[in-house]
Amino acid sequence: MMTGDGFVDFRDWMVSHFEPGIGAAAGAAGESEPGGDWLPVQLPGDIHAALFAAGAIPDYHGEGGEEACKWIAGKEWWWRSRFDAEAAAPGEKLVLVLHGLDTFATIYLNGTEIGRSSNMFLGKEIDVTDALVAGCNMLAIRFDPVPLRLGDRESPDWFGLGTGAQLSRRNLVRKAQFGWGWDWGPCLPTVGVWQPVELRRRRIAALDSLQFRTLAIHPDGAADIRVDAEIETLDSGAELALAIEVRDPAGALILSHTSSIDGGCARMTAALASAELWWTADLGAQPLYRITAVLIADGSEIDRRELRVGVRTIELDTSPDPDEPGTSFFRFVLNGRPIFAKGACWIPAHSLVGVLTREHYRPLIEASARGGMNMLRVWGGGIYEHDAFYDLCDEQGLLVWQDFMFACALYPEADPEFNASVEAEAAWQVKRLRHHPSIGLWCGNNENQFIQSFVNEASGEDAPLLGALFYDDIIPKQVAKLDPATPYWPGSPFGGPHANSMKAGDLHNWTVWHGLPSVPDARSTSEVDRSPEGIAYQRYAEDMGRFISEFGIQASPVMETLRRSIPADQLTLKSPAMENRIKDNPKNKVDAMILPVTGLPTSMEEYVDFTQITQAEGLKFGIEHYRRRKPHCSGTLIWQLNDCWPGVSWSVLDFYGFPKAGYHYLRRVYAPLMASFKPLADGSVELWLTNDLPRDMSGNLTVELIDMQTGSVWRDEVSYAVPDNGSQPVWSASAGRIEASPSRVLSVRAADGAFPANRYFFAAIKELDRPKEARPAVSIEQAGPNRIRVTLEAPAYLFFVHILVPSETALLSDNYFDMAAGEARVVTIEDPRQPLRAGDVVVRSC
Ligand code: BMA
Repeated sequence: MMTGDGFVDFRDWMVSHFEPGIGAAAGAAGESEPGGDWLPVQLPGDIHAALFAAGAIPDYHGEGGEEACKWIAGKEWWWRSRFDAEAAAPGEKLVLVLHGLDTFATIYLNGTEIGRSSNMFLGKEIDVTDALVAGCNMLAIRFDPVPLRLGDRESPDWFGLGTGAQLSRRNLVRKAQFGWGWDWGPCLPTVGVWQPVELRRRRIAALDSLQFRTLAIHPDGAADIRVDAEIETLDSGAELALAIEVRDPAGALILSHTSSIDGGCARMTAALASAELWWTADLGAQPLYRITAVLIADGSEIDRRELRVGVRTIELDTSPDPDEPGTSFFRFVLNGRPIFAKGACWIPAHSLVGVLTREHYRPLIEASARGGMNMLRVWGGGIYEHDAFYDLCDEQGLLVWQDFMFACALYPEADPEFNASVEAEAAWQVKRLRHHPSIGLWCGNNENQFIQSFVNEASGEDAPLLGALFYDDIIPKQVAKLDPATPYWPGSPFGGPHANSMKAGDLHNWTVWHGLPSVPDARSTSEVDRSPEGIAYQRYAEDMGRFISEFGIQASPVMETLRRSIPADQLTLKSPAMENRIKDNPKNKVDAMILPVTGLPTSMEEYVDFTQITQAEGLKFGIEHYRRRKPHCSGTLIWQLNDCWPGVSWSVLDFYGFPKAGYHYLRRVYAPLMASFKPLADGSVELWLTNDLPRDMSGNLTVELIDMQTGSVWRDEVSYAVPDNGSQPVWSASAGRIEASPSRVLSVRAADGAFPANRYFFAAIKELDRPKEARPAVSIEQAGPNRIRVTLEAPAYLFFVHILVPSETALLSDNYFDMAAGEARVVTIEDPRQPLRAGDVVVRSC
């Protein structure tokens, strides 16, 4: 963001609506007392939020909210702000920068139209040197109804894809696609100024862009870096120079350099002697350097820009995998080290994307890092997130797989204006985000090549993908030009003989849950099997993919979230309000998923437990399988991390931030050193250790076969050694020694806690022969106003022990775990935001 003297205080934004075409005549563009009802609105912000705050609409996320807000999309909306400014001095240029307008916008200054915008993801710069007056000015922005602007234009369509979108022509508009409804979110299309607005005052010359890159990291610890700046010159007579300073993570000035400006560009290359490298959360620290560029004209500073950056290199290795002939890797290489990406797909954290702030992002991103993740994928049906999202990923050590905003649709290629807009959008966003050390991959879209290959198979044709022009040409050219140091991938999934191949590239596994043939190398792509066996999570074991960038299972949010969002008299299974929270169709899809695992619920409590158990056990099963396969498989990004409203979805953190059981299971299977049991076809079982740490690991562990009714059967003490980045079996037992039965469980523990304990059952959860009535002995101690200590003791084997507190900001040291007979555990609960009361703590097991 630009600093210096360019900011103007746009005060008192107001918003009003009119029938389409009426606002200008009512004086909304410039008159001081226009017609209409005007409400205050936050900027950036959203009109739904403004209307709700003013009591003009019911809660948009509440019962019936979607229906009650439908009229909004049919109106013409005006946003206005009065601001004071000084007129341009001689030789000065004034530029109004609108960082994001959603979507069909006409901009007026003092009643005169000064520009138009039709792409929510593309900022707009308007020269207002002549239009601005000294003193009070009026900025007004008109947003036209999207359906009106589309007129009778037809959109290319495969088959009205069942993502729940209510505007099938969403692909004609450069606007967040999920806003028209998705299979996890409501239809609440946003309108308005969803990014900041600023006025830049330029004289003589100005810094247009500043870029930082790490060119190379050397074995001796030195790093080659490069800083590039683009400068716009207004007065060619001045003597210009660019002073660049580099400060290390502790704030010490370590480099300063003055560059001359040549053809509007300045560059500095330098070597940092012992560079502190930026690593993901699981592998190291996140030191952040500061680059300051000061533009100097005839000896005085005229402009300044600052970047916070990380010294790191990132590559995508797609070379052949020698150990699995006919396949190739898909793995990220950070600072020269191949890594296993552990993470989740990210969707917008609020239906109203303009209201998102650092405080929305912070708990979710901190929870991701705490949960063992090192990558988030910003999914292509949402938004390029606000700056705070990327800042937090930089700070927390999460790489970002950044989709361009195209999802599950054909996109028109024949309209030159649309194509130019996409090109400008790509350039705008790449320039905005490229300096973040977290940006690890640019990706063309979500699932468009994948769906085209389905359609082609069904029709027997080899039709080209409409939209390929963007992913194969327009976007990669911008990435290559503006951010050549970051890899680009044309789509997710993409690569190999089929867009969703197990042999190369990334893969979405929707065999589990949707019954789609995500193992296309094994069976026909048009075969859909939604039977309980067809979608069972054990089918993840068939997946020999290289990098699994989507896979997931739906689960209910915690009861507290349901209580907050569903009227009390409808908190029952399959009530209309409950069904409305499920956007995926058919609404009873979960039944086939949970039937073989837990059976079907008979109460809301069971619904919450059974869906959360199935999600957690299923994700655990899949991730253990995929991680054991490293390096042939080098990543798992679960679908999905978060929610945009309080609904039922594949998320592991719900809208308010309450973790589902799946989140705590993920923390354990995403631990850098993971122990997991692998059942073999002959009934024997192996214990594997998977090591993502940058060092060899060795130690002692205990494997125990336990009969849940009668106690320990036998116990093995094992010494293990697993190399840096290795994954291998360290122990096994024959079928004869295990004598598998529904009452038996294999458990593993590290002597020194080097990895989280794990266990393996020999029957489905519902068939386990265990002391179901047993409950832990609980003592709850108030250890401070914001801190509670819960001590648990297990009289018998306990499954799914969990602690519920009604605060989403409470942090639990662990949750949703099993306990062996006689085991004692202490769980600490800390709430940085509000006092905790021992009386609010509930302990349950299933
Ligand atoms: C994936 C995503 C989304 C969708 C999810 C669940 O394919 O890319 O489009 O929400 O599946 O169906």
